[in-house]
Amino acid sequence: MADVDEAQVSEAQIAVHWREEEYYEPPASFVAQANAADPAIFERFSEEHFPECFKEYADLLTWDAGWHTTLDTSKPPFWRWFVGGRLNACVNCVDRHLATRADKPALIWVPEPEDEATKSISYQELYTRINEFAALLRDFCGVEVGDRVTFHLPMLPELPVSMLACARLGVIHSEVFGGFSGAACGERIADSESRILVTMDAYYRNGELLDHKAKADEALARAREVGVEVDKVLVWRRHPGEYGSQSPMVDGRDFFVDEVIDDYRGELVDPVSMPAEAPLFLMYTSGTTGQPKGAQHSTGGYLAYVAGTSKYYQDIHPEDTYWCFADIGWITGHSYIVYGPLALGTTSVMYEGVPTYPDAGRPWRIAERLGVNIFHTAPTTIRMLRKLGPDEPTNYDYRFKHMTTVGEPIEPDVWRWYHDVVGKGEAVIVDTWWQTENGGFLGSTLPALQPMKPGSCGPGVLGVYPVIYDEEGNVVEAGSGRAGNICIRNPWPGIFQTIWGQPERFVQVYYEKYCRNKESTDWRDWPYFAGDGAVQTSDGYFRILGRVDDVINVAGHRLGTKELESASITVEEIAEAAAVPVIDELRGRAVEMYVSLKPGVPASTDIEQKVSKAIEREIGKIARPKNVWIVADMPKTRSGKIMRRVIAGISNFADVGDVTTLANPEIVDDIRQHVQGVKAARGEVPRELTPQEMEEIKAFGQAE
Ligand code: 6R9
Repeated sequence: MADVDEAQVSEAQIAVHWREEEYYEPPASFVAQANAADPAIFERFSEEHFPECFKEYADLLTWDAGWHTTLDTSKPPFWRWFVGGRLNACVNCVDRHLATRADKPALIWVPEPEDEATKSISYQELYTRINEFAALLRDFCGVEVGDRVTFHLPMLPELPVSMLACARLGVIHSEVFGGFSGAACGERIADSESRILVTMDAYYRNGELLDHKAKADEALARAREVGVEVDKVLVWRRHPGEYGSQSPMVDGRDFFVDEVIDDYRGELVDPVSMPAEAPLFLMYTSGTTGQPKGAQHSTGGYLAYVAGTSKYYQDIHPEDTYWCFADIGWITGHSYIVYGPLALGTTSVMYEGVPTYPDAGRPWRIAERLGVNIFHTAPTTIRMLRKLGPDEPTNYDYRFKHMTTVGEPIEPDVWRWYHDVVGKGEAVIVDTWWQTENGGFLGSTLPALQPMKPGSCGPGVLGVYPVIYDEEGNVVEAGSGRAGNICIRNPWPGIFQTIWGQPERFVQVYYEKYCRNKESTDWRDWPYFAGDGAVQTSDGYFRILGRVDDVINVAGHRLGTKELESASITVEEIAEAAAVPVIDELRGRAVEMYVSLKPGVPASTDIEQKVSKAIEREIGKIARPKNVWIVADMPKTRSGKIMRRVIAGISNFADVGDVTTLANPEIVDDIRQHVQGVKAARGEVPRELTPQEMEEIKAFGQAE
């Protein structure tokens, strides 16, 4: 790469270094029992059968009224699926299972403290609890069809109960990740104009009972500043009857759910039959600039899509014990802890706390004890578990048939540990690429029918036809070795309907770039722009390179952050790595690496040099980092994505921006003091940045 003539440097340079990996075939034992094992399924979902192919997903649901139009494209890009159909999401996830599996556990909740009992909630009990809470919402709070209710709930069963109670009433829920600050919650309350906030007094995290209700007061204050007044705050208690927060209850505004609900014991609420196109929930995701975007998801299309992908890609059978180790405050939890698995009538496991509490064997103990056979998590968790307990899985007697990775590109090295050690070489892996906006998977292998390839998510999923375009809208051919912008050529049922209250922004962010004709009502003219860089190999598999703004341009060479990071973690001592740009007078931009070490490894300049050498070897001299910073941990989002924007701000002595939506905001000051202290001592304080440079750093690596 260092030799490439500058004039020839193009997007291609992002991808060319990542070595091609070997295929792994699914074990025969998996194939023998898989939901999708007949290759005829590819034909059924081929473009020729689009959009009617998605009837197969919709038929997994119980409808009150059938649809007359599978896909209405009359107002692009506001696609409408299953128009004319009516259904209720709660009925589909709970009521309809009562006849055949009332006593089967719907949810198994594992509290963080290991001496506290696990709770198993049968479909019957879930039904009762949802009805009581729905009665409370309707009669005590006066919420009506179409109203929005914000939740700021941690990982307790009260969260799915609250979601499904809203769904039962046709009320739109908007869950804000429990780890977010009160201010972040307040902005989301205001944006969605929720009059009700549902929260919890406290929850366990890393051995500590955190005061959570305090955030509700901050949230309400922030919402009020923007002119939105919340009428009632419903407070679930972690230990019913005992208040675990210091924050005072405000008379006439704050209510303990476990007290008020006594008036609604045993009540049943008729489910509201909703049009397929009615919004089911909002899920906020941050944009590069401006206010957060409330991704609005539909009832029929969304539920059909998560049920279908749960069946074929997660390979969920009702008798499985399925554990998606994610937070429900992230889209992954909505689709693949709650709606998808429950629509299929399986048992879905939820865990309250951190993966490594009290030690890195915890997840494997849970899996062994509960008989989990499907496991689903993110690379950040996998890396953490590998860092703290590389051999722990071998100490436990569990058997996974299937595992998922989601949320970030996974380094092939980490993938192999997941496969060999966590999966004991017996589990199939799906690497699922998708986004909050998408409802469900976009890229993945169909586990019994397509081999796995470490570091690649695979081809587009059934009925989803991706393409890579260059900046001008030309197709970047598979196998060309060139990278570009991955887009989806067609609508699919799980696609979000709009950004809540901002339809113009919806069109502009996701469709404007590659729309061929704004007047056209043909979906073929409206490719969906995902905002991720990708490369496609000749086998049709996609390797996702990260957000398109995560590229560092060093003297005209465009370096993908994931490649730099992947090169860094080939150094044995490194657990995790993040690459950011620094303004450099000579080269325009230079690379700085942040790395965290495996436990017990002391920081040393020797390790810093090893990282530099690895990057030089894997990518080229041009990419050699200006500095390698060894840090205790990286600032991360709720889904464990590294917030490169924050460390880029630190490296450049610039504003780090909003840190209220970090999972670990406290780490920011530690990193800043260390890095800026050393830089100041070395005389590396940069000149003042221009407004453009400032913007660039701010926009860099916007994780979500
Ligand atoms: C589900 C979720 C979306 C962004 C997405 C991409 C990255 C997600 C990935 C992946 C590579 C995968 N991403 N899954 N990159 N391989 N398997 O993560 O939603 O939080 O909205 O993030 O995450 O960059 O654009 P969300």
